[in-house]
Amino acid sequence: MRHATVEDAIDHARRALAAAERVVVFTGAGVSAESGVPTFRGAGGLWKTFRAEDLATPEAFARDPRLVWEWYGGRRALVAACAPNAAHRAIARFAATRPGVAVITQNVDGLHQRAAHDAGASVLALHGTLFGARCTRCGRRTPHDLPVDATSLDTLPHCDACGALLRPDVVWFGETLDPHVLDAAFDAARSAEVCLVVGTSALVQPAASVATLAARAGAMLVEVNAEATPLSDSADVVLRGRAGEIVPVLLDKGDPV
Ligand code: BJW
Ligand code: ZN
Repeated sequence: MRHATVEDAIDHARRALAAAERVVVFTGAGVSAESGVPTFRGAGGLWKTFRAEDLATPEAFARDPRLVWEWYGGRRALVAACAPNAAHRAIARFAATRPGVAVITQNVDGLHQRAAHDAGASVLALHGTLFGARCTRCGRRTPHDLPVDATSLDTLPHCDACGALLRPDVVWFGETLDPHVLDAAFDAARSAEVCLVVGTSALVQPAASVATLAARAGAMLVEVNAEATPLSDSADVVLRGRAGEIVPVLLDKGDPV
């Protein structure tokens, strides 16, 4: 549906979100941009400076684990110095007060979780976490937020259980997502009445299917993004702009604008 004014579009989305019992909030790197976390694609995105295939694939890690750990260690330090923004906080408040809300993120920065921790809601993280590591041999997962010393293979983090090399607990290109997390996300998408999509280019599969599955199952699609995406044409409401400004207006209680 096209709206005569931005105010009409916001009002339509606000009412739908307030009335719905089951809502999916699906986010990408754009939701954290105003916290100072770089996105992947577009101006200033990580993939403008770094080649994804050199850093975010299992082959890259097998070839040069020091380089990959160094890069993730740097991103971890950057994100640790960032804080959730108004969008993360509004999403956390919305989810904490309503049992039918699922927050599904592609982000590995933990900012939804940090906002949700205060507000008491959980988050489905499709692509893992920057603050965890996983054993390359036995698969054991462990929280890992220490600085990484990438001077040599020996100084890289190793598994407490079996001694093998640990890797960042994120999902790289060509790897499958955790089936439990993905199933939970797809289930929530299929039963959602409204799907609010915030700050994702919606290019990476299978994550982007959260939005298309929801729409196909009849959910109203609301997109908040600075730019057009492959979802924009089929969205019921498209709001162009910054997540930190638009999301609180959509989700927080108060007089309709
Ligand atoms: C704002 C804003 C503001 C900015 N306010 N908005 C061909 C070959 C090989 C593989 C494939 C292939 N074709 C398809 C595939 C599959 C592949 C894929 O989808 N590739 C496409 C890119 C083509 N997918 C996979 O490989 C997945 N696994 C899989 O499919 O397994 C089965 C399989 C196995 C083998 C072969 C094929 C299939 C796994 C994908 C894992 C993605 N991992 C990453 C890295 C995670 C770890 C890390 O962080 O390092 O996840 S890639 C990166 O992209 C990251 C993100 O979560 C993900 C999505 O990006 P996102 O969040 O959308 O960010 P951006 O930057 O793209 O967009 C930001 C948006 O915000 C923009 O729209 C801005 O406008 C907006 N914005 N500021 C509001 N203030
Ligand atoms: Zn191990």
